[in-house]
Amino acid sequence: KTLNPKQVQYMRMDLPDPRNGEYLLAVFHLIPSGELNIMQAAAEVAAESSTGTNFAVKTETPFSRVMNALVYKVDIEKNLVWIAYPWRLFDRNGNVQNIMTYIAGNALGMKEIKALKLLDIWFPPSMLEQYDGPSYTLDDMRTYLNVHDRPILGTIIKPKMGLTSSEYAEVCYDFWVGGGDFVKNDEPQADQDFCPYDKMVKYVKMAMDKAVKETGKKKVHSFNVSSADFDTMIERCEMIREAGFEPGSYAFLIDGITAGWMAVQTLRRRYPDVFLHFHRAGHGGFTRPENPIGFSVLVLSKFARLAGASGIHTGTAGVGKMAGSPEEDVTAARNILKVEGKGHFFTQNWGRIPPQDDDAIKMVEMDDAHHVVLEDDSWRGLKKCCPIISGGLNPTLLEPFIDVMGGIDFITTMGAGCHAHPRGTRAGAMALVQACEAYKNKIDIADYAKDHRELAEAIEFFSKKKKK
Ligand code: RUB
Ligand code: MG
Repeated sequence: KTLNPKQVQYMRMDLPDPRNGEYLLAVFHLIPSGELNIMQAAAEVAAESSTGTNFAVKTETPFSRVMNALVYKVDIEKNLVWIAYPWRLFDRNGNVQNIMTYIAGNALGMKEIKALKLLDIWFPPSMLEQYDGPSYTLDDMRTYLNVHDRPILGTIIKPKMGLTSSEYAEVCYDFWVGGGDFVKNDEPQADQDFCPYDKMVKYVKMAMDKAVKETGKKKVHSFNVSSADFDTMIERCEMIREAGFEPGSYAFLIDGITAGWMAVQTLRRRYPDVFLHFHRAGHGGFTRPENPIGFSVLVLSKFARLAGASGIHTGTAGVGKMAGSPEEDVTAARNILKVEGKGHFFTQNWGRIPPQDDDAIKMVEMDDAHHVVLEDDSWRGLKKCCPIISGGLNPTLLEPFIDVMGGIDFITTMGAGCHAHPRGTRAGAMALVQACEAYKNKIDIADYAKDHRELAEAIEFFSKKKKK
């Protein structure tokens, strides 16, 4: 079957140089439904996700055709389709929402497809010029906390909801005095009648002050500012800023999928001095491998870096309770951390200016502390976005995760992993710190637990649960 004249307009198998800087590139897994073959379905996807619709329209102009997305490669055996999107299509204001509306928009609902999953994307350097990228990074948080040689150790307060403001703050305090660095609101935390937002903020401040005084260490709290509307979100941010927290000691959490990209980018632009924590509730609806329609964790994570999140959840690579694989989660985590990341199909360099020659942008893999470092200050690009690792982890799983990840540049937040400890949150935090010390000293946790009671209890408790 041949392509119809409209479909031909969205197909350029001889596109000479898709990486010439004019195009955003995308790879989809595509299975057509009904009558169409993969070439025809690919052209329909390119049309619907750029300038077109189901019929060629009489209102097209020569220039509008220049803006057509172009299918430039197809792997029929693997059902893979490469599409080049002229990036002049996109809002000039560095707008991630606008890109998603095109390339992961209407096309996902088309009748012509049985499967359509956006697996990887590539942004040309010229396009990166228009996007903010992260401002306050993990490195800034490390400087604030004075923690350089291990992951940032965090928790999510549990129960997820139902504690009063003061009960909530007490659990924060217990975690911090147990030795933890970072506490995050669980993502549904808002202004519930039994836990009013203003009181929660006020009591967290008191708890943090007390813990900092007693431990002599800095602490961080990530507040969920996701809200019904813009004004309420900003009110919450301002309330936190006015509560007397030291800069660096608070982060803003936004549930980026339910609240939307506009909320993420608003926070990035209004508060470049604050760690912006992207939680991704609902992502499974798009990202799970068994779901044929949507986009990958890698794509979501790359967009989060583009939008300027300081950190995004990237999954536990199968080590924790959520579905995920090393291939997907670790690829995503490395892509958002590094100056240059190898994706499933594309190698993304996050520099904003195209290299003049291969040596123009020097990439340094990782230094001894596993930080990504830039050899040359003149490098201009999107800063690193930090993987946040959460979901069913506990102290016994810290080292296995570091091994899978191949580095320590991440924040981990363990909910049940701390609060389910047989002697409560403080002991749970101590067990987490001890597990981390064992890792740093290259001692097996079972050995280290011989003279570290909290870790011994955690091992006993969590391994029993695992056997069940
Ligand atoms: C984890 C938790 C997180 C999700 C996020 O609690 O509350 O919101 O697990 O998952 P716990 P992801 O540590 O008790 O499981 O990071 O995969 O998006
Ligand atoms: Mg949660």
